[in-house]
Amino acid sequence: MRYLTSGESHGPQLTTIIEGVPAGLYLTDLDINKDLENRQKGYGRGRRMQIEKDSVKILSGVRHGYTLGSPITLVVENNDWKHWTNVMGIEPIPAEEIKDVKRKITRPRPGHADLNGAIKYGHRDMRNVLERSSARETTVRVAAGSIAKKILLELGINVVGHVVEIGNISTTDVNYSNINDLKQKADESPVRCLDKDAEVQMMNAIDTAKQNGDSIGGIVEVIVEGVPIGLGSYVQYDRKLDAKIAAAITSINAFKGVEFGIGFEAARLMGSLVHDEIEWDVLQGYTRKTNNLGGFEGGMTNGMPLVIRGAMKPIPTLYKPLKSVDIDTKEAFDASIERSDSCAVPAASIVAEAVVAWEVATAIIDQFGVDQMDIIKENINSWNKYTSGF
Ligand code: EPS
Repeated sequence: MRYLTSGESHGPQLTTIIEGVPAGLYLTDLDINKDLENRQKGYGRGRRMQIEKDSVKILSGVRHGYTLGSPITLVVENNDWKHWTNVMGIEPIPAEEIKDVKRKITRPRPGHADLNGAIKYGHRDMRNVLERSSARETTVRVAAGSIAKKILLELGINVVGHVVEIGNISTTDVNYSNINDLKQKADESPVRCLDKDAEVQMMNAIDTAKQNGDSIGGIVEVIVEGVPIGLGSYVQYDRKLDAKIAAAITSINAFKGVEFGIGFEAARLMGSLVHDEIEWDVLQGYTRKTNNLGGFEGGMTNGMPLVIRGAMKPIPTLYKPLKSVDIDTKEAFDASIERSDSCAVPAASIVAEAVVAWEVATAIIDQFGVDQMDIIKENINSWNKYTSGF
């Protein structure tokens, strides 16, 4: 499976065309809209999220509720577009009017794509960079991820993203009985955090950041349960599934790090304390006593839940501006202030969930792949019987 996205943050719409989704998957806009709604929520979001009410239009590839195997086109319209038709208009304008286009940006924000993107593409108005590098693009990545999650759910595989840290505040008490409970509790929390004490402190930290005109980052965790053994491969570097997931996580706007299981902590411990001992029983087949490696050994899944963490830096658009240089005058200035979110970590946990689901679903279709959901289901069932009796 593959997909591309297109669309500017304040343009008419965001679009994705998804290729390779098997035929026979039940799919409606309701499945996708729930995820879009969750991505818009989260304590710390700015005014833009009050303007948008993201909902998807499915424009191809689905007939009478079932996927056809043909490319699926998804569109999410930007409500804000109506305020930006002059600034972001698609039609040509006379050269002498270009200098009068409003909201031109010549002062790059430190930490954003503005300056590098402007140099790379030769844009004197950095709005041309900002519009596409904006995290608004994650809307349709979440939509594509919803389809991946639908495929996985049909195969008994669940994916959930939640927040484990905002600023310096970490969760200490993450209680849940099963993955559905985890999902429900994350959905109910304004910061998608399962620790109620930490939740309050995180919201306070977001308030403080906002009052100071600042922004705040955090760490999200994605858990995937029900994964068959042997997705990905050790035989070639570009077939390692953990590597693909690491790339997917760091492709999310503002993400700077990724860990599997105990992650960087493994570098500080002796091998005997890190590696997960192997067990077998007739009901479950092969399992591990612990899951320090987060479900991956040798670039392949080992049947344990996947545990993936991603670190998001604070959003670089600040009301409290940092020093920068105007690219027209070369004078030092305070970087331009754009409307922004003070914290988008809860929303980013939904994006992380989506991109991980995409990689896992793609690996499944690569391995068990045919073009029909029913046959994929049969293939996985017989694979799971084979692996547990091996
Ligand atoms: C973003 C800036 C803000 C965010 C936006 C990402 O938008 P605006 O410039 O319109 O105020 O709200 O996020 C979204 C629109 C979204 O859907 O997540 C940025 O600069 O990246």
